[in-house]
Amino acid sequence: MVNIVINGKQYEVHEDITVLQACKENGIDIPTLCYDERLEPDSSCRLCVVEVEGKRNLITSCSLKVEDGMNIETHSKKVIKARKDILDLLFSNHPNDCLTCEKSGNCKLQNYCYDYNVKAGSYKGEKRNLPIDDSNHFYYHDPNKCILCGKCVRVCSDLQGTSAIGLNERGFRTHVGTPSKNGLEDSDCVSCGNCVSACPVGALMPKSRESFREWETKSTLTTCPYCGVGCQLELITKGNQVVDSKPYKGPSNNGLLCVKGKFGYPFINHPDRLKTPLIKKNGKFEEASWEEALNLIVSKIKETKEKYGANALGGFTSARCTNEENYLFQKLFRAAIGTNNIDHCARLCHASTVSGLATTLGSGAMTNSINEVLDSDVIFIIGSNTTENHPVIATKMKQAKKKGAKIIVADPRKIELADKADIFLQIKPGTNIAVLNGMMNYIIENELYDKDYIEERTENFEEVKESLIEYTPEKVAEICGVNKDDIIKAARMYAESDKAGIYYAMGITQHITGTNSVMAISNLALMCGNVGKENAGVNPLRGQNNVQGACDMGGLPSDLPGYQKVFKEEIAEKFEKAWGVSLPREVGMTMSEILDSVKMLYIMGENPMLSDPDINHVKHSLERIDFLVVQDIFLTETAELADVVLPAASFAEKDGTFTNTERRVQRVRKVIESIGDSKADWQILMEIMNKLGYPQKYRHPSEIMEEIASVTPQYGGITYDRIETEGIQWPCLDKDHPGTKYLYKDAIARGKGLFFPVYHTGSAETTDKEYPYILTTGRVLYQYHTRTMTGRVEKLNEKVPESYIEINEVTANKLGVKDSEKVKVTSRRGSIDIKVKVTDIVEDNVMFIPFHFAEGAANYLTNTKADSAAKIPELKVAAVNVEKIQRSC
Ligand SMILES: Nc1nc2c(c(=O)[nH]1)N[C@H]1C(S)=C(S)[C@@H](COP(=O)(O)OP(=O)(O)OC[C@H]3O[C@@H](n4cnc5c(=O)[nH]c(N)nc54)[C@H](O)[C@@H]3O)O[C@H]1N2
Ligand SMILES: Nc1nc2c(c(=O)[nH]1)N[C@H]1C(S)=C(S)[C@@H](COP(=O)(O)OP(=O)(O)OC[C@H]3O[C@@H](n4cnc5c(=O)[nH]c(N)nc54)[C@H](O)[C@@H]3O)O[C@H]1N2
Ligand code: SF4
Ligand code: SF4
Ligand code: SF4
Ligand SMILES: [Mo]
Repeated sequence: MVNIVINGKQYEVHEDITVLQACKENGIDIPTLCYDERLEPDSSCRLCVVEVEGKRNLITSCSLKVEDGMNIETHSKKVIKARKDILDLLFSNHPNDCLTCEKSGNCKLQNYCYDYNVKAGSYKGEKRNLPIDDSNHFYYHDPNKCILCGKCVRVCSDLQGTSAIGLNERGFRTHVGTPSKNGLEDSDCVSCGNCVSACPVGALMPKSRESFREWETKSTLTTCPYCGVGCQLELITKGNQVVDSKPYKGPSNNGLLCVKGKFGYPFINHPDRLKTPLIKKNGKFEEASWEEALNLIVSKIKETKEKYGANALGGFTSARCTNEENYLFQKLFRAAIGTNNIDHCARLCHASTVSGLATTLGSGAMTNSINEVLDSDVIFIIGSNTTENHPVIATKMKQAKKKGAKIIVADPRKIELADKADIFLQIKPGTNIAVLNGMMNYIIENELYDKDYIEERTENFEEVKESLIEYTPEKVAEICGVNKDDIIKAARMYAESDKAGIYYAMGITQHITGTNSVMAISNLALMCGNVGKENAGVNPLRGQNNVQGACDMGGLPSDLPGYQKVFKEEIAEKFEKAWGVSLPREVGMTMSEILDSVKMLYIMGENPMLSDPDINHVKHSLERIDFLVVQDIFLTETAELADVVLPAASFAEKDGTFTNTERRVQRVRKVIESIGDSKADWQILMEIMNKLGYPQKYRHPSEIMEEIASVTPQYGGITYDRIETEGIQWPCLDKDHPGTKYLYKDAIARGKGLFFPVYHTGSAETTDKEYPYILTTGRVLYQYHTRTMTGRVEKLNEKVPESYIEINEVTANKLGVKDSEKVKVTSRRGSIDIKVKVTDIVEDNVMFIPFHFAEGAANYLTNTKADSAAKIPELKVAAVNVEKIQRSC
């Protein structure tokens, strides 16, 4: 600590901070235009100048480190004069249209001019007259309003890692621009809007649908409803309308968002929102009262249970809903109905992670934290298209790369991160175990493994060592279709680094070999001592906003909240006591089993008619079911088939919590009133339990969290009070526990890390004469799953308006098809017509379809064959045939 004097008053501050930081910490306001605490100081606007005793010139406080005995004046005459001059000069070049500028009221230049009494630019400077770039779908750039603070350029390159924009030309004509003359739309820009959020003036502005003035709005902190990164954001509302979204500096996003968090909010107030319960009568939906709809559901529950027993009912809970809602959903099924037939989309997603890591480590969650990637030495990304699907995590990977980290990518597609990678292994789909075993074979042959760690913290190494003998880099290179030397290089790079983290997602899990592939990852990490270590670990990137939470809350047929097994007597008894009922002990059915066998199904927030494999089969199953309830925010393809549809309130209309991929429990807040007559899912579930004669009396979701904490050890210390400003990472065992940044520091959950031998086996479907191509499926940045939400955001749809199939140029030539032409794609299960995108992202004979679209839906083609342990279907490999559609004349 050092002692300094600011404006005549003594302060004790940390020695490694700047004068600007010292002032901020002590509530002394210093104006800045170019400063951003996340970036290196740039000192270009010079507005933060201060006077320091003994120095002749004014010094920019953002770049000045404190020194013991320093005497600083922040608002001396000299300082104020300098600031006035700077503002005057800036304003002289500025368009001076504050009356009509959308930024008015929230513009730093305007505010400072007011604060410093700068009335009009007194310099007779020339005003600029540069063209406005409105080519981007989401925001525009008006260079005439730009004050050249450079923040946008630095945010884009240093934080976002995209470098789409820079400062073009020199002198008076200096302006922010893209390398190409065609502007933003023709650049690398991914429309994250992080530059827009950083711009202090109206030069970078969202093209909002609704116009509003800052003072008419309210801002509420909440959590992004899309992916599992759990970015914190503020929703800006005018009346009951959400009109903007702004990044908030949360622990996992550090003030960054991706395009969906920033611009993906218009679904909330979309006219298509379900506003009233619907009951199907004579094949047609009719509006109904809540009373009528809920009574019908309750009578059907009773009737089905009486006739066929509790196990004739099943429910899909929702990774889109809050923890509190997921907790109540499973409580409804287990305690009030009496069945464990509960499952959710984790079955299609990370079921193999849960089963694989439960075996080898004892728990299926991400071991380390998002921010730890920043200080990793090696980042190994396998089967995760991180830039499109966990975009804010990808920004941190790129930041780490700038700091010197090495990146290895293994993916059949040349994804964006492949370009940034030091080694890119473009493996064939379905060859993960081979490539991982090949790396381990080399590590063992060359004794690059961590002997002490293996000795102390693991078991069964010898068996795995034995199992790897046949996986020589030569052999593996052939299986995977990559260069042997690259496998060796990757093995060396991973094993020789001190802190190496593995990041994986659907490219690993969605295979019939999913569980084994996850265990291969675990073997590799254990072998090199990367589990229980900071900046390393085994990191399954969880997909949905609250899929981690939906699993934690017991949305699985075998697990009560906190992964406590339904079949363990002492566990069942504990919950029987807590809930005052008797509970079933037998494990329930999984998603596909439920679809195939129950009489009554209750789906909360899922859309299997598009997201499950083999849609023809799903449709058949749903039609077979006697009574189907769908509770959603929109009338989905699945809801169309329901007997009763219940309108749910969206994340913006309710309080609760989501748990992100790094196990962080964060608040979701009610921002506006429920749309129409919709109700929060927790309220609906509570009413149903009440009507079933199992009274529940929660007045607020915080009371549900109190109950969760009392029965779920990992959430034992979570309360709304504690997570008011920043979420806590579980395990958080009691009220004094700070939460857990990374797992297994002292001990791995199962005791010792288990090495488990796994062998490469092929995919369920192989190519043959009839179906000669491999189809893999996945996602794109601008769309989210079945598009119930992103499909209702006009600008996102403009970016990716329709389905397509990626085909390599060589394959396209063989097929005689050109870019944008239509083809018929057929698998053993169905066929679709779809537009061709000729690309070098995929290799010859491998194809890719994003599964988002109802028209040309990939899931007509995909395979239901599933991993035997996790029951996750092989959504990443199907054999298909492709034919050019001949145009009739
Ligand atoms: N924009 C957007 N973001 C999302 C979502 C969304 O729908 N849209 N969904 C969220 C959800 S729920 C999830 S689960 C995550 C999913 O996130 P990801 O897993 O990143 O998404 P995918 O596109 O399904 O697949 C990832 C990668 O796996 C590769 N792959 C295919 N087969 C193989 C293989 O055999 N081996 C290897 N190594 N790689 C393979 C694909 O080429 C693709 O690049 O995204 C989340 N984020
Ligand atoms: N071919 C192929 N298929 C796949 C995948 C793949 O990679 N390839 N990936 C799979 C994966 S990983 C996943 S996670 C699944 C996702 O599959 P789903 O979960 O079925 O897909 P979503 O579109 O996210 O469906 C969520 C539903 O919840 C609704 N919703 C949103 N908020 C709320 C709310 O607050 N309350 C209620 N009641 N409803 C709400 C939405 O409108 C939407 O209808 O898809 C899987 N399907
Ligand atoms: S929107 Fe994002 S990617 Fe595009 S220029 Fe701005 S910061 Fe860069
Ligand atoms: S556009 Fe905005 S953030 Fe970028 S340099 Fe100009 S004023 Fe600064
Ligand atoms: S990265 Fe995920 S959580 Fe963050 S803004 Fe984008 S979709 Fe939302
Ligand atoms: Mo997922």
